[in-house]
Amino acid sequence: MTIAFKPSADGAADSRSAGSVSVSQAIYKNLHEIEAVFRLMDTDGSGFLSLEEVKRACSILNDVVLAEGSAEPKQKLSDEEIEGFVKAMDLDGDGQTSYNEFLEAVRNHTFG
Ligand SMILES: [Ca+2]
Repeated sequence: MTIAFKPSADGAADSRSAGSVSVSQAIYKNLHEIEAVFRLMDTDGSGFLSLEEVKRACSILNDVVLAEGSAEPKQKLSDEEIEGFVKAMDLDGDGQTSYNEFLEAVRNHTFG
């Protein structure tokens, strides 16, 4: 699936759809944050997330969550869970997660 963002010429589309934010609008609003997260995770700057990069990011997230004491230890992701997560994101099966695949995973996770 491809998502096309059409800039509205006069902002009329925004007021028409007030109260019912579409998925693409919600993603567009958060696109900078999503892209920032992807870049943070892509530590070698290759433009793709390797399994190791996702593991490292999850490990940092685990440490932060556990340090805040807001999570049970059982919520810590295992390597197997992370590998399953990466495989689920890897839509074209090349073993890495592209930004588009990451965006799609965020879309599916956030909006069901
Ligand atoms: Ca990378």
